[in-house]
Amino acid sequence: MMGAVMNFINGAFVPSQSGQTINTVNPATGQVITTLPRSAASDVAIATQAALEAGKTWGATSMKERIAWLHRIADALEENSETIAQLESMDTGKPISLSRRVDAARSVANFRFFADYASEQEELIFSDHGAVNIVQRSPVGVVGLITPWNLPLYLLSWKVAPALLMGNTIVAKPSELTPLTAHFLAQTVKAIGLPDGVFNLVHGYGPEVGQAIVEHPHIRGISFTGGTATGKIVAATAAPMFKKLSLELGGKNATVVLEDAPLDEMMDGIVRASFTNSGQVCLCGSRILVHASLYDEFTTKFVKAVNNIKVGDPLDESTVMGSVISVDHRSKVESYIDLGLAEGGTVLTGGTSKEVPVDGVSPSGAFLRPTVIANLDPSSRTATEEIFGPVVTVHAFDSEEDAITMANMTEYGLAGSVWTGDVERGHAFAKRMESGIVWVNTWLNRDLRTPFGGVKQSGVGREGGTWSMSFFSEMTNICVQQP
Ligand code: TXE
Repeated sequence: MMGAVMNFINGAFVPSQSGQTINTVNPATGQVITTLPRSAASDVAIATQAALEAGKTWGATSMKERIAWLHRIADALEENSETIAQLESMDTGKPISLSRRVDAARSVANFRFFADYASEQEELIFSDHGAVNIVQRSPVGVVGLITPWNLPLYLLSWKVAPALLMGNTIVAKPSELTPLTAHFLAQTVKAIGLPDGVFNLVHGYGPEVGQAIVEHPHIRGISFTGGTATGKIVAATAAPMFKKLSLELGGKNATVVLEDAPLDEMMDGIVRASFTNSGQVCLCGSRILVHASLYDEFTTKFVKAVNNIKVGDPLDESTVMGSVISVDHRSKVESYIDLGLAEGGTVLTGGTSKEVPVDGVSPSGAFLRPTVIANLDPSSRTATEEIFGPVVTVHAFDSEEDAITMANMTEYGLAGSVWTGDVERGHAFAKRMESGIVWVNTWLNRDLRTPFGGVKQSGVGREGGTWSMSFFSEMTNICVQQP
């Protein structure tokens, strides 16, 4: 068993105050990997005190110094990107090829991007009527970063990089299901000598540790990514404390295939949008809306492509889809396959792990074949509730008006994609989607300067580029009347 994951507080690796631990399991094998601390509010209080102390110095460093630190972290992570990929696959069950290409690479890119982006930013100055307005950006102070299990280091680093850049100190809590790469990040910043207390990591359950972070009076900003239900709890706790709050929550995203879409050219992109990371990406397209004239051709070609997806051992280079995050989560996903049938759907391919077992993998692994369900009413529960697994529903539409109505009919609004032979038409359609992000003829094409976040039940606020810099700072406008 690998060495125990520890809390990282004030530059030291320590157990929880209670000494209690939680097991973390490799979902592809069912084996216990190691333990992590089961922390509580007392551990959060100690970490927050350390962050407050460290903030006195860190908050006074120059942007130039902090940019240099981000590059040092990026360099160290880059040197160890294979280790990060291996840890991520072990923790999440995702294929090693995906961990390398997405999780490890993007974790490095997050630090590199914010370092480079900040060095290009001009000071915000507005002059008029003989007065000069200088917008001063100060650190928020101690910020709380709470992250989920689907893209562990990718999403943690997405928050840590701008938080450090803007002079804040951090109390972070990764998902209790995926602590390994957060622990690796702590080991990395320790090894390169980031001042003690600047980055603190407290592991444990959400209601015990996450809640304590959101409640702590000296933690002045919360950046949360996770489920909508949890987001509601976080918001209810933070709102009366007037904390800065960024919520990136669930999604039930539409993939819209217009009748002029060149299917053969676009099929790979549509399959990737549906099943990357076993559909456990908040940006995945889980409802495919296809013009009626293309529906039969589309479903035939889509099912053929889905049947070619190799589901297997995450450490096998040829695996395209590994396990889902846990057997519990697999049961939740399978309950939606059953619901889909109960709501009148037809399974075109896939099914529960009992009906369609995945061969060549551990029987204790949380494996599930990609599943496509047709003939459901677009307003059915299966077609409107977030499943967050390898299950998509397919629906035909007659007109673009129908497609827009269907695309916008869920309570979510995070992302979507439109596939068409005419990009102007795709852009016009995208403008009418109630969504934070819409891709036209592509998917997960990410420019980190752009705003990222959702509307409706998909969250509040935006992160990315200048939006992250603004979220992780407090602005003072200083207006100087010239003599
Ligand atoms: O999220 P949770 P999970 C969705 C998806 C998934 C569901 C649950 O539907 O099935 O969310 O996934 C911490 N106060 N997404 O379990 O439970 C928790 O410990 C403060 C979409 O990952 O919201 C973890 O660190 N924190 C999402 C983090 O919140 C609390 C990606 C997220 O946990 C808490 C992942 C509390 N009361 C899941 N309770 C996306 N948008 O990318 C839990 N936590």
